[in-house]
Amino acid sequence: MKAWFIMVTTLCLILGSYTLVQACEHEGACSKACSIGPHFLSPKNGDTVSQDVNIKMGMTGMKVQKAGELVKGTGHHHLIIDGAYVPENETVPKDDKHIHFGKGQTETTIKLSPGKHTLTLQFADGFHQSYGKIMSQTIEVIVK
Ligand SMILES: [Cu+2]
Repeated sequence: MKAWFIMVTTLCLILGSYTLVQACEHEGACSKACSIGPHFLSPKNGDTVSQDVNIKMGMTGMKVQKAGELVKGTGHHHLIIDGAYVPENETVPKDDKHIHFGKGQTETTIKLSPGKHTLTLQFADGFHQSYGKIMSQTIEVIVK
């Protein structure tokens, strides 16, 4: 009877710690992958880069699609150079500081002057209407 009790207790402990490890691992993966929104795959925040900056854009939680049609849960990337995110439902301007990737592109190369710059990724719907701050990410880069 005592042996049985020890065995069950041991089994519980093993199972318990295994579940805990699993949960932690999942949480670790989640804090990276489950943060909804667009994100810079490169460069990373604080990176020092050359004047020709190759930008790779990632997206979690929505599908990247070309512009022109309003489809729920989809949109395209916008890159804002030295500017802020665009408030929700406002149309993303189209100028040399607001670049649209209406073909569904996820990579580009831009030219920046030496110094500190901010880069903002803004996700917006098929009509270029912003999904707001929650669907944006801003990083800072130093151009040498
Ligand atoms: Cu657009």
